[in-house]
Amino acid sequence: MSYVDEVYERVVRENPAEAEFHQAVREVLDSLRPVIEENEEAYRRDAVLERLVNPERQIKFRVPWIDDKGQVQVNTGYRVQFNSAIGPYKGGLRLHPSVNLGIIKFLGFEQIFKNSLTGLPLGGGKGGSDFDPKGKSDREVMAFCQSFMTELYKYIGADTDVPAGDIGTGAREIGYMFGQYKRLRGVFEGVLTGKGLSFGGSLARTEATGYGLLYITEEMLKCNGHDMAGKVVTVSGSGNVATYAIQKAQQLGAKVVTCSDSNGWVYDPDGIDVAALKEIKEVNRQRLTEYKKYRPNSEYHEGRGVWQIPCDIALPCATQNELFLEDAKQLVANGAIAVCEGANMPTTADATEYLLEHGIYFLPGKASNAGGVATSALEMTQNSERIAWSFDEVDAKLKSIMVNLFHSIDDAAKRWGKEGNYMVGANIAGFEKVVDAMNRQGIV
Ligand code: NDP
Ligand code: 2IT
Repeated sequence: MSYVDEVYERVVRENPAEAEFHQAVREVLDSLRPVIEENEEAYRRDAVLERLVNPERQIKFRVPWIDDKGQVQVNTGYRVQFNSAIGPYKGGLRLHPSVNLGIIKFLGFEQIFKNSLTGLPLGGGKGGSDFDPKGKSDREVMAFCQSFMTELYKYIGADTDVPAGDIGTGAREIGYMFGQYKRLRGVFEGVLTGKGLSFGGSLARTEATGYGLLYITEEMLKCNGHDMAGKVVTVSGSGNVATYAIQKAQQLGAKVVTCSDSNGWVYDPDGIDVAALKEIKEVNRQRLTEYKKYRPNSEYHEGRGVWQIPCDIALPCATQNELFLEDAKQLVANGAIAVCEGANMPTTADATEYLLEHGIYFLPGKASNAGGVATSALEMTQNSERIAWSFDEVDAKLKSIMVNLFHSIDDAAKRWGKEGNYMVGANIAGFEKVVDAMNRQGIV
């Protein structure tokens, strides 16, 4: 059996019931096959892949907190410190009831390659909890965040592990966690990114993932003879990534006609009103059912359905495995030309295969949503230097990182005879830097 297959089988055997982790590992290992096969004996002797798929450390802890009725609630917290070959662990904290170890491991594994692709010195990690911030009072969210950090603070630090936001973790949660870290450690340091602007946050971090997604999409289109202007775009999600993806797509002259949340979706033929979206989601923390009040011409539908709407470019920006094979078929039938992932692994494996087989330009999340973590690294730099760059400075750096990232995955795909397959290109280019650092640092 080939080394790649052996390692994949071992991952499944040793980590049963972690379907998303298996899926992420399978995709990466399949992409790496030609690289590994060229030097299989050396990779096998050094157990490179076994070390890559086993986190350096995983931490699981109890998070007790008291709700507004005086009832004690208990959640589970996680931090998976996956790989520190090229820098301190870096990656977000997800707060969602679906969180379990397998989800955090899939996200942490993806983060290794994503962070490598940014060209910045960032290792890979991820954390979170099955706590659901939805419907909780501010005091309850604070109580949870303080309890979560009371355990997590032992394992993180500005030079060791720097968490950030993800699903359910936004500026409010990062603020509460930062306050508790500072209180426990007595140190004001850049231990988290996505901080408020008044205490070390970076301008443009809020916009970065969505803007970065559009910068790389634009570059990819340009290199293939297309343009964003005039394109019809469908977006899923209505959170941080979706909102700023919609905003930047509109600034580049595209028309974005959909967005969604976990209950339903909106079709707005005149183009999504970002100001309304921000007021509903960021300010009032309401559901998308409210959108029609702002835009009477729009439609709201329960359930899922965004990918049925004809478009040129689809940007899945909600969560993993939200774009299925049947959706991929619909997109192809409707004449779409590109699918660029804002979320982490939103396209199922069979849907991805279908899109690639049908000549759709496909940008995988680990490349196309890397603008968020890249800008987190810019926040770390500003914190270390005790300076603050202007919005335009950060935005320009973000754009140049995303353009360079596109060319590095495009080049890797070409070097390995897979021109135009940006998924393979991203996995190989991300791997190359990490494996070089691992090899030079000895068996650790
Ligand atoms: P938010 O919490 O701000 O928004 C998430 C959005 O996705 C909401 O609209 C939410 O709907 C929807 N959603 C979440 N879970 C589900 C689900 N299980 N089914 C259907 N819809 C769902 O998160 P972000 O925008 O930050 O994150 C979105 C994606 O982007 C995630 O995959 C995340 O890992 C990824 N990402 C985020 C980065 C960042 O900087 N924030 C950076 C790189 C990637 P509802 O409100 O109803 O729950
Ligand atoms: O998935 C991701 O890249 C993030 N949630 C952002 C991580 C970060 O450290 O900014």
